[in-house]
Amino acid sequence: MDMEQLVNKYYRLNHLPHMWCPGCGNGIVTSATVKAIDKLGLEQDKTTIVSGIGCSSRASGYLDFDTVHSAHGRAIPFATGIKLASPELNVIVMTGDGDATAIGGNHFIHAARRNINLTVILFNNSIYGMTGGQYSPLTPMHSKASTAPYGTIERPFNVVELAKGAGATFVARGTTYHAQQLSDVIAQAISHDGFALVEAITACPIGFGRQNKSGDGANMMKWQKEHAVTAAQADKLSDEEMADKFIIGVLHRSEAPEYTKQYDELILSAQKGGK
Ligand SMILES: Cc1ncc(C[n+]2csc(CCOP(=O)(O)OP(=O)(O)O)c2C)c(N)n1
Ligand code: SF4
Ligand SMILES: [Mg+2]
Repeated sequence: MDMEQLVNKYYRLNHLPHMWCPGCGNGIVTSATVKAIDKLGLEQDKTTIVSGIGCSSRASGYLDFDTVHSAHGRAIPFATGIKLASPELNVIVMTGDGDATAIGGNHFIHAARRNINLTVILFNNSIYGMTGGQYSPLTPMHSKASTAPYGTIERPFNVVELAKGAGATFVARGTTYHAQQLSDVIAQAISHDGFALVEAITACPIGFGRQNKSGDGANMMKWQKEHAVTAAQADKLSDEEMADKFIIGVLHRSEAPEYTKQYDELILSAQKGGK
């Protein structure tokens, strides 16, 4: 299917054009998600997309699935409820770095801990884009933000390590520059039976880029190209060479009981008298 056919099939044409700024990476993360869904042949009526609030969270409104545009930081609890009520659905969360790790941080770690079968696509633009460039828990040290005009002195989370430490059984990272690779890891995340995180590094040339003199969207994608390495490339680099680099690809995969399956077994066992 070419892009035009994908758009006709999976996008709500009456909601377009989108509201994202020129050079914003959100459209690339969204199309990488759609391509992954199409590649896997997921049924549109069996696929639910849940988002919180933010520029990135507007993605759910543009997509022709059952979608919920919920409250800031609450995409994961809404998705958890949907998955528990209807475990047969593919439930995909589209969320921002602020949405998932600041106001929604608690929900994020506990969904990972439970290993509930959700796919969380975290649009990491390193900033609160929608509200005017405040720093988030994923903003790199010393970056400028409207709430840190002299540069933030807070150490960011490494969200991949955070998810792993909290119990996520699938963790991957991609960038909008490596759009095909991003779509591939999203497809693997959706196929995974457990909590799956994909950190999608995406450019916000307005909320982040202007304050940090990062240039336009194309320049910010060039930065992604120059700083992303595969695990195989990372193995050949010294710690010093790796200092300003990050690894893309599938970074962690493990096995653990999935929450909704355990929940259903518990209900059956309770109905039989709790044995
Ligand atoms: C309870 C609540 N608090 C604050 C806000 C304001 N608000 C809306 S979006 C947002 C941050 C969005 O940042 P992020 O999740 O990174 O998404 P982005 O816009 O960068 O894609 C905030 C603070 C809100 N809508 N609701
Ligand atoms: S403010 Fe940033 S994240 Fe929001 S639409 Fe504009 S470029 Fe994209
Ligand atoms: Mg953001």
